Amino acid sequence: MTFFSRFIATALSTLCCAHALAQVVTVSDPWARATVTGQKATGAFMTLTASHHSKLVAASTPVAGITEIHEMKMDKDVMRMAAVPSLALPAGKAVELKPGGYHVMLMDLKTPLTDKSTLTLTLTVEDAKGQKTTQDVQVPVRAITPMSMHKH
Ligand SMILES: [Cu+2]
Repeated sequence: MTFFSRFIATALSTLCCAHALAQVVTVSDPWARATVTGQKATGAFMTLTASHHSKLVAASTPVAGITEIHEMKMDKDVMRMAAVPSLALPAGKAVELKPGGYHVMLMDLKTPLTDKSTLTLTLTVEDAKGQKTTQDVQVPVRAITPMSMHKH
């Protein structure tokens, strides 16, 4: 028992100090959907893998007045989306933000998002101790229609 708890304590302290300067979350395949004229909202998608148990608590970008973390799910026969306060990022597990699931919602867009442009998204991640870290992600904008997203 004693050995075990000491082992845990050592493991925790190692974790604590080792990641001080390391990237908290690995972001892969980020992209945001291009908008058409007059469209004021769109989604950003990516895969997040946290090195330690943490959660995505906020996102922001200069191009959107409001940025929220959304979840999309079927409610009876209708796809609905709603803001969630946070998205859990279990240690080492890839969490996919994708059309039809979790996404970062960009609303009140200040400028149209054109294909092949890039936006900067700042993610705020909170670790198990409540420590918040921000991380900038360069997100390429792509014009992809919903139909072409289907995987067959
Ligand atoms: Cu949404």
